[in-house]
Amino acid sequence: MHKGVESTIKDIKSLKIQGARNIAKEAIKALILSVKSSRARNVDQLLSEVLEASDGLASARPTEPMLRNNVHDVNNYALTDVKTSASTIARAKVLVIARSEALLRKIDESGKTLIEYGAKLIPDGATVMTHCHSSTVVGILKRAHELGKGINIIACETRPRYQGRITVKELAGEKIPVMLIVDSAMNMFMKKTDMCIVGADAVTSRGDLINKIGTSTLAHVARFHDVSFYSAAELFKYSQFTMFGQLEKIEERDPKEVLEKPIKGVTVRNPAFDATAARYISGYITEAGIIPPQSFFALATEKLGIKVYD
Ligand code: RUB
Repeated sequence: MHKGVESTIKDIKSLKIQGARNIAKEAIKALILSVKSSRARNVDQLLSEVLEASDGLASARPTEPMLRNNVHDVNNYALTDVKTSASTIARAKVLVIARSEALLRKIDESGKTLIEYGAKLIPDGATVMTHCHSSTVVGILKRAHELGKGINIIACETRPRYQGRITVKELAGEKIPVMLIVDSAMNMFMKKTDMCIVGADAVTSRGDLINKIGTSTLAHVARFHDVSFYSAAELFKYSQFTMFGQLEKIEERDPKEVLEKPIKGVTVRNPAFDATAARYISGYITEAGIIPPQSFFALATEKLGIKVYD
């Protein structure tokens, strides 16, 4: 496998690259580089390299449909359109690279639109609670601040990998008032919160949200206090498996992230994500607007070009 692809896979697995959007974008960039520097001698060889790279990248983290949807798009395009229309290796490279770059542009454009909708949604002077590190949520909060909304942020630290620290650093860097709390303080501080906004790793066919472990706890606590709970989720995050009755797999990470030195007789579980039922979600902030969880399926299948039936 191409060295750059191998190292991107490694960085995704180790969380050096984290967050669904960053993972998807870095994977596409790795694909582009691998095609650019490929020494394949014919079109078939190039396409089998693309297949190998996209399969490796797509499975770097199991709970990442945005990653899967994008690299599979490139791969499907390569194995259909490119295979039938490109007679030279140079032409095949141009086509695969163009498709990949178009996806990167789409991701950026839909991210920008989503951020505008999300920023508008936040009331003036609101205190917003968030969890983990979502580049999309940080984008929304920065934009709301830019619009002069006078927001305050409460961020949960997000054990065991403390992605909340990345969130607070980025927000403090923009001079946005932000407070870091331990995850178990979320109930206590919900009393001072006006709305919650979290990111999304996957959204299922019935509109349930899969995001960083602790997200469902946050949603339940928000419901208890009557605080609205939104997820910023591009339609690319739709999990196609769930349409056919398959569950989105929840990644289980190394127990050492929780307990460095094992204690005899103690089992450690370390799921990276959990599922929040659609009924706890006030709405999804998407590039198509703020939508109820029940509409995610229809819009996502349309955007991804999935034919629900013939
Ligand atoms: C990150 C996480 C984020 C989503 C969305 O988990 O749960 O909320 O990935 O991020 P991890 P984004 O740190 O394990 O990758 O909005 O940037 O796509």
